[in-house]
Amino acid sequence: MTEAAFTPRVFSGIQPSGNLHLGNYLGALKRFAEAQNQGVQTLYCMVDLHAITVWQEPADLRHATRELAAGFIASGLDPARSILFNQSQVAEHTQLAWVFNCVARMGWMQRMTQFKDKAGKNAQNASLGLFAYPALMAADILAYHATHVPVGEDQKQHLELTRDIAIKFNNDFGVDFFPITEPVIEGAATRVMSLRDGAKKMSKSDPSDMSRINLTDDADAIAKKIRKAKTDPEPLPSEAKGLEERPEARNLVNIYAALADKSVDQVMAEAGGKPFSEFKPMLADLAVDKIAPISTEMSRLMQDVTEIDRILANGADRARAIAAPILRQTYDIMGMVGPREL
Ligand code: AQP
Repeated sequence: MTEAAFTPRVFSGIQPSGNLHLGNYLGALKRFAEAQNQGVQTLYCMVDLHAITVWQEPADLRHATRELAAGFIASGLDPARSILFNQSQVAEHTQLAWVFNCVARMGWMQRMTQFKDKAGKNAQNASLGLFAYPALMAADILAYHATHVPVGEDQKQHLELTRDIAIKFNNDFGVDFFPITEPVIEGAATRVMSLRDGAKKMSKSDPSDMSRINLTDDADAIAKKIRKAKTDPEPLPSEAKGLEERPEARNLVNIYAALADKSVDQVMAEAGGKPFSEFKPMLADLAVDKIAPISTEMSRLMQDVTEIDRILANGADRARAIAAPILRQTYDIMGMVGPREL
């Protein structure tokens, strides 16, 4: 079996750890909707089992999972066309993750920069789950034989590990069972940076709320955060090349390009040479135009959590129907005794 023998299928996930932000939208959600609209089968998961690799208050996790589901739908994901579900409802993820814990090597895991960043200086006190996170992520993807995974730049290393796990499993057992998944890291905003520091990525866990635009922010908050975004004193350069040494300016231009569905060169043709006093209001108008309706729709959807729970349960049933036979076949390849009718 070659890679081409796998039916194209898209999988990706987001952690329900609160503060869904513009980076998650441009790096992930917006592109999830684009994949859905291209007509391939798409599965999108609220990865609650990943979220608990660091402490989550139960009530907050419950709220964040539903709010994330609302964020998915408000960003254009249609539960009838994409399979939307939360990870803990599909046990095959953790079952396959155990298999991959036994395939992945300690040395591979020790190279993961996200573990080093998140565990910080206190790695001995980090959870075992945080260390094993990339094996669960590989299971999320490979439980569906997903061929393509849209993600932001920060997930590239984990996707490479997913490929390594698939290759090792296939080699160890002499099969071509798992696809070698392609990361899809595309567009002008694969790494949206903090509005307060152009060297740091925009992130849910940044203590400064001014560093990010949350998808729950209203029009006033969005405009204020852009107005106050850190910049340098120079006007925008006339060409994209001039942004290279100017991380804050480059970030705002990238955000503009991604929100407007334009290339950076097109944005420079429109806005090159303008001072920030002119460019920031242009960006604020565009961001309010694109993000405020998502925020409004999320609040509307959150008024009916029973409906959200129903959507997630239905998505989980459909996800399990794909993952269960793949897990059974995995076990069978490995020599585990069980039902053979697949
Ligand atoms: N700043 C970003 N720019 C572009 N894409 C981003 N993503 C996250 N931040 C940016 C993408 O969003 C998807 C979901 O991410 P996640 O919630 O599963 O994990 P994360 O990367 O840990 O999110 P945060 O905001 O960075 O959380 P913390 O602060 O906890 O580290 C992924 O596709 C990711 O690439």
